[in-house]
Amino acid sequence: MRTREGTTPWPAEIVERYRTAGLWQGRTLGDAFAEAAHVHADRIALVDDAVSLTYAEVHDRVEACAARLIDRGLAPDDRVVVQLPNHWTFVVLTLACLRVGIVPVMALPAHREHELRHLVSASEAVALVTPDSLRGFDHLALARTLRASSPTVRDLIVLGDTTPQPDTVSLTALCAPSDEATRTRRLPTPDAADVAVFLLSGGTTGLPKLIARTHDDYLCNIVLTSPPSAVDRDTVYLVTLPMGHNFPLACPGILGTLLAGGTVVPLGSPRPERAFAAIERHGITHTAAVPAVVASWLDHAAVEGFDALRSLRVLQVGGARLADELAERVVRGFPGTLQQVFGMAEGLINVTRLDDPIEVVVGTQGRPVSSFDELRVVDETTGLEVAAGEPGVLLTRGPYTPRGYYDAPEANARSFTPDGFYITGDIVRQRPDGNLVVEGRSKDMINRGGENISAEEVENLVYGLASVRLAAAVAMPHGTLGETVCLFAVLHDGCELDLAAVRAHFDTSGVAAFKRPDHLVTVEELPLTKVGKIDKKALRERLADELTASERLSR
Ligand code: OOB
Repeated sequence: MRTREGTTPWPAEIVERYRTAGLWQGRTLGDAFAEAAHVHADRIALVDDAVSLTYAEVHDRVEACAARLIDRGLAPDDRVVVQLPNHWTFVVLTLACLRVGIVPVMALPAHREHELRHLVSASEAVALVTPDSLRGFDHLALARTLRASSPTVRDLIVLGDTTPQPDTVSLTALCAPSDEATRTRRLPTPDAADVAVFLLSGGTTGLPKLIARTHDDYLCNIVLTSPPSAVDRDTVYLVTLPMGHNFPLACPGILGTLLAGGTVVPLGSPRPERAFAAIERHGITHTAAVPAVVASWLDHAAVEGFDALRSLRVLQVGGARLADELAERVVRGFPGTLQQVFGMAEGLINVTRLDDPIEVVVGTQGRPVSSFDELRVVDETTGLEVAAGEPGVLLTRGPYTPRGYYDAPEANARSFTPDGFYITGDIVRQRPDGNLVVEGRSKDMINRGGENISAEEVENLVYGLASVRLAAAVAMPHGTLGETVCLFAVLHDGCELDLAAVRAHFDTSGVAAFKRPDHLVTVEELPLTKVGKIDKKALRERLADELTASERLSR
């Protein structure tokens, strides 16, 4: 398998240990779903405003979709870039890929040409799956452009209600119930050690890196995260986060719910009016949100009350640091139990447990889901372990944390230790009870409402502006988003620049909109560290000082 060649295998003796412990079951995700579909055949697996499908029906469509993909010439180990809004076809398509070993590359709906071009080339994708248009953006036109310039992309699979085009394939047709042709097709089955799915890293240095997750390790991820969230056959799981993100996909999310016999409800938007209505209508028991969304739900509930949310049992919050005050408001107001989730596409998932004392749920980001997760907290400069309870950079390895990015030796040298620990770049403190408190970040990223943005990528884009001599992007504290993107720029003599021009430049560069700077500060010079690097710490302190000053003034 070609895809396996770009991965960094776990050492043989560790593989043996994970298998012996039953963490790696030697089972594919396709088999796991087929088994669940058999056990729960008549229960509802997937519901939205337009469809309601039982497990037997979803299974039938998954098998049929897999057969149609193979018939179109897609083969096991082929990569397919999937960029879909939250929609039932995402589930059928993903399960169909997993069934036959076609590897989905989980792009986000917000990605544009800049990101998609990279994902297509890094994964050598043979197909793109996209909506025809969404929120006024013509995804189909972009997909055609990408195909025209890519040596590998052949198929465009399109979700949309416009009439099918001669050069595209309809996703809904691919996801239709089985027919004579699909029922007689024999399907290939991947090996549990094969790559199941490519997730995307937040990426500290520019564009996202691919994270190859195997059937063994991803099933382990799902199986380990399910009990702490009490996901079972009675679970009704609402997905408002982008479905291809690790959190809603597998922690335990969509796949965890489907392996347990529960019901998945995809929703296209996390806006409070829509989410509250869906929670009420479908009797949602579980959902996952980022802190910025939770803040908007709290504001909405302050007016409308929490009545619509009666059925809620577990509200998972993660993706960015949940401020303690916000956590307290959630605990006080929301029905059900708050669960903080500190996870990453690279693997390690920490959660607070449903029976934890309030103080743990409010004040920590939880602890690992497995005793096989190995954690080290080290000093940022020396790399040596800090004293117990002191803050430091979190390193981790374990049964669902791959040992390297896909086909990226240089990034691996930076982001993994020689003995296979992933360097998370998160500054944490581990309490005596094992729970982690996320205190900050050593990596040069900005977490804007749960979206991880590489400062370096923003700066590289800014250097495309002729007026800019020097640029530094740093996080600026923000009430609801947590952080926004603040750009410091030194301009060439006689040049001028305003924020609108910077943002327009990002748009014309075809970059995901969430990466556009929110603030621009033009300066005569940037502070430098002793070794001559731009001193971002000083810039962050300057922003913090200015914010406190303006808060003082506005009082
Ligand atoms: C999740 O995954 P990613 O890959 O989009 O982002 C991971 C990074 C972490 O390294 C950390 O910097 C930040 O996002 N993060 C948090 C956090 N959860 C994630 N920072 C503070 N507090 C938290 N609770 O974001 C992700 C993946 C699976 C489950 C949940 C989140």
